[in-house]
Amino acid sequence: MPLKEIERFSVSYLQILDEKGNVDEELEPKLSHDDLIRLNRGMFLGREVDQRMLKLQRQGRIGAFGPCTGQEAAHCAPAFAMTDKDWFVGAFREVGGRLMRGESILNPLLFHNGFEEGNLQPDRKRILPISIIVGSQTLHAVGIAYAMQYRGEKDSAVVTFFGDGGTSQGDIHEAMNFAGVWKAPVVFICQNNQWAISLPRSKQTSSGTLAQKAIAYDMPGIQVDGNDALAMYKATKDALDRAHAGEGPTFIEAVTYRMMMHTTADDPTKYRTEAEVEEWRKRDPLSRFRIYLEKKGMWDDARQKKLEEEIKNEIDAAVKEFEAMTDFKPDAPFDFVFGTRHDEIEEQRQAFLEELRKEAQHA
Ligand SMILES: Cc1ncc(C[n+]2csc(CCOP(=O)(O)OP(=O)(O)O)c2C)c(N)n1
Ligand SMILES: [Mg+2]
Repeated sequence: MPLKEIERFSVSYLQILDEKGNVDEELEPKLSHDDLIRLNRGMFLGREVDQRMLKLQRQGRIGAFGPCTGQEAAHCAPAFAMTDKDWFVGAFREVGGRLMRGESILNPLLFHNGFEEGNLQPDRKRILPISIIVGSQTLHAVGIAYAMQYRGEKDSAVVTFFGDGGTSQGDIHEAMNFAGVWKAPVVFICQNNQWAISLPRSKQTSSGTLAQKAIAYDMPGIQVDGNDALAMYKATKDALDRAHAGEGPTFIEAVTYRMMMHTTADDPTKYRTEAEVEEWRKRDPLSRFRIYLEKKGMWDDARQKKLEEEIKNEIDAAVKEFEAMTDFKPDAPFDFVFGTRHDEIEEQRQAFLEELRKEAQHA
């Protein structure tokens, strides 16, 4: 018997706004003036909060964190495409997207100083806390989506984020497998920032694209210029429309770059060249979006200056509020392990508080 071809696949690449700010008018999403300004503001706020946090960390005023600079389009544009009924289930490198969804600037400041209070989310905003355990959040995302399906909740989906490194983690494959089987309303967004700490994308997997990981789970997979906010918006909006219509999950590979260190405890000069970083600097998501707005007559130096001042004041106020806070609950993490009280957790809480008391006595 001759071999018969029974499957064939292809992966598409989407770019709408190129590095120089040229736009493909046929693919350009129809966003209003206010929408475009809001998206620009969201990305700029993410960048500025990131840069301020770096300074605060270097001054010893907050703990370690993973900077998002360079990846703003990959997570802010999806956050912007979501509705209030969708869930944002992130990893640890989406500060701009979280702020766009309504988190306060206090959240990252508190979280990265070790306070559980930084995980508390505004009412009904449908955001899950930061997840440091690589890939684990995707299981929660599919669980939420499955629960929504089970309850017959309409027009809601879950958008979950993870990195290129995450695609080697079993959790993500288990999550995608069940999302495919259940046709769960999930949008998987892989921020392929080329590095998993010091491990380059080339050593992560021999797959030609990360988007093709979707094929095995029977969901569409698309590779997108992750530094192009318009393409990220369109890809996410299309995926959300599918999910809302009951057509199941989608996988988006956002090709982007981590412009700074993995976390503030890392030194990337040990494993990558400045020339590589320089190449990606030319593809900065913020500068190309600014050119796009300028060409439309929506942006200029005066508006930029005004935005910079506004955001500086906003961040200053948050830092001031954060640094004036003293009333923290050290055992707060124990409150959230289960939805209800649990004897074993209470025992652990008492042991932890006892240790703190002992430490305080010896101090
Ligand atoms: C299960 C697990 N293994 C290892 C780690 C340590 N770790 C933290 S981030 C990271 C690399 C993640 O790379 P990637 O998924 O590409 O995300 P990025 O940091 O580039 O955003 C590793 C190995 C972890 N947090 N969780
Ligand atoms: Mg990575």
